[in-house]
Amino acid sequence: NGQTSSIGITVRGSDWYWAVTAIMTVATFVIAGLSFTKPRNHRIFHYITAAITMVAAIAYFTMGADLGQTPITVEFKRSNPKVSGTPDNQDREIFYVRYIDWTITTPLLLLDLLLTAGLPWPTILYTILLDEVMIITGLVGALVQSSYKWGYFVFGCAAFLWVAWTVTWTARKHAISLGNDIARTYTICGVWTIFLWFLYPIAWGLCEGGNVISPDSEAVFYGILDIMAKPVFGALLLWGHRNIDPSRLGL
Ligand code: RET
Repeated sequence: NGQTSSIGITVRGSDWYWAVTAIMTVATFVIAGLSFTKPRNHRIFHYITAAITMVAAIAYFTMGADLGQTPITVEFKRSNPKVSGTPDNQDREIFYVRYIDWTITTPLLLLDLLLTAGLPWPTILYTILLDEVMIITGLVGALVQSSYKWGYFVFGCAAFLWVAWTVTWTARKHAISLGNDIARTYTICGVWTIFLWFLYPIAWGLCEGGNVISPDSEAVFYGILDIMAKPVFGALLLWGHRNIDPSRLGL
């Protein structure tokens, strides 16, 4: 009968967002500091990776403060039985700031990865363009109230499959042709990335899409994914690069 209830993060979700803010901030300073151990013209991977964690720190600061979000009417939480008197709809807090973060950081993550494979820049560019299609369709889908949102989700998944193909196939073949150490570093970081990135659409389906888990659980799910996909990925990548001369990658 057209009633609406609303859900958002509690102090627990907020505290967790602040904790991730701290992790991203520390990671940014550590990576920036480590860049000084390299000659000036060998710092590109440190700069890209520090930019990624810096943008994430700002996004998490925003979410810790419960900003960068807007209420969107979603399907009523499935775990609540439909009894008379329960509202038909629910306004869920949707953090659009996540997508602003991802619009900047996922291309930088792909740049880290695809430069490691030594791919030519046109291939890197179109892969990043498809990545942007994936993120923007995810954002639009999250903000749409009707079930058209799942149409955007499908477009996003199609774009993602293209990105995943480039990372696991085209770029891996290229990395293998550049020698053992490059192939090893690329394979570790590439497999890590695609494994984690596949979990994001699942999180989206449970949160922004289907409203199956609460905003506090969303904070934990995306938070752990972001820690794995940014600082942990960055550590693996920079460790792998410790003995790789960037001139072998055309840099
Ligand atoms: C969306 C919904 C639409 C379909 C797909 C998605 C994938 C998102 C991904 C995000 C990765 C984010 C990272 C952030 C930084 O740590 C937009 C959720 C496929 C893969 C790695």
